[in-house]
Amino acid sequence: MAFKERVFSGVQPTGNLHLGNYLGAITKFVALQESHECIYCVVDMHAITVWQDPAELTRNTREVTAAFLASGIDPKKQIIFNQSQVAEHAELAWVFNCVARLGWLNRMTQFKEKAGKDRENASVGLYAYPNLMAADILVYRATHVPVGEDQKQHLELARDIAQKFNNDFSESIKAHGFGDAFFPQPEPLIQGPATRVMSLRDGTKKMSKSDASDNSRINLTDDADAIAQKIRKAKTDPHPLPNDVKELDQRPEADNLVGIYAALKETTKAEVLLEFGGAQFSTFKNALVDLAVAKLGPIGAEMKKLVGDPAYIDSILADGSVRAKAIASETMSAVKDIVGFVRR
Ligand code: AQP
Repeated sequence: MAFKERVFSGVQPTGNLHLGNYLGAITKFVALQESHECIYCVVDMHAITVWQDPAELTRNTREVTAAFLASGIDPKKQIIFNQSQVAEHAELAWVFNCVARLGWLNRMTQFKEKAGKDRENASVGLYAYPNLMAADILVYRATHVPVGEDQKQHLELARDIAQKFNNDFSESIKAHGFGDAFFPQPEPLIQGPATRVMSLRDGTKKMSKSDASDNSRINLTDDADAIAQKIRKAKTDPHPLPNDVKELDQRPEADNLVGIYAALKETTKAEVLLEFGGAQFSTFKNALVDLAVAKLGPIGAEMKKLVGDPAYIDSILADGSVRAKAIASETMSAVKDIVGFVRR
């Protein structure tokens, strides 16, 4: 069955929104709105899988919304909302808890990394997180999901859940007039030169909100001085930049900075090396500072302005939630019929 193309993705309001979130996800969100119907969600229910200070959670939810708006997502054409305002996410996640298998979740590397050695003490929510993520996507029967490389495994799980639901309930799906499959197989969109932006302090570690070192990441709210200082301090190796992209494979820090430059300039790593191959890092870093400040400066400034008007942000989220709920409740009614729940 052909499904209507629809894009869904989410960002957690857990603070320190960074260049990795921007290049891996938010720039893709902006580009896709030209060609697709898009739903972008601030996933506050995912955030609480690890304890969040309530006031901070509220502040961070507004900050992620501000980042969406400041980056150029149009809240009139597309839907921007926060997850907890559409209860159908949690409702479908429960059904998916009963579809997904323990063995599938046991393989999730993000849970292993985040729970660490103290696994017994991790929340049940952190473990079941990928089922909620599958529900986020599938409650809109979304077909395309722009994400960073780190979310690939969760997307595969969402596809497995969609398929198992379609198989487990195939007779009922047909009987209710939905043809051979109720849920689409959502496609991950993981493209471009910065699908996995690495820490500025260690080219083998992902740039992350929770890294203790603020110098490891460029925050979207960093001012020009902070951006410049962090790039100048970024770890490098002692050699000049190579001429051939293949040589970046053995040089994680160089690869990362070239990838960041390419993504900000909307070009390829090969093009960047045509310009900077043979150059010293000091020269390249100066060019990267100029580019990063030119691209991120206006976004950070606009974010600061927007978070100063929480009533406006909240009105965007309220409006988006009503529109999201209209789609999600239709899916949920169908799911209830398919599963056999009696409803009004
Ligand atoms: N380093 C990254 N490079 C490229 N894309 C990234 N994303 C995250 N980090 C990078 C993408 O950003 C989107 C939103 O991520 P999220 O907020 O849902 O959570 P996350 O992936 O857990 O982000 P962090 O920064 O890594 O948080 P912590 O420190 O809590 O683990 C997603 O599409 C993600 O792929």
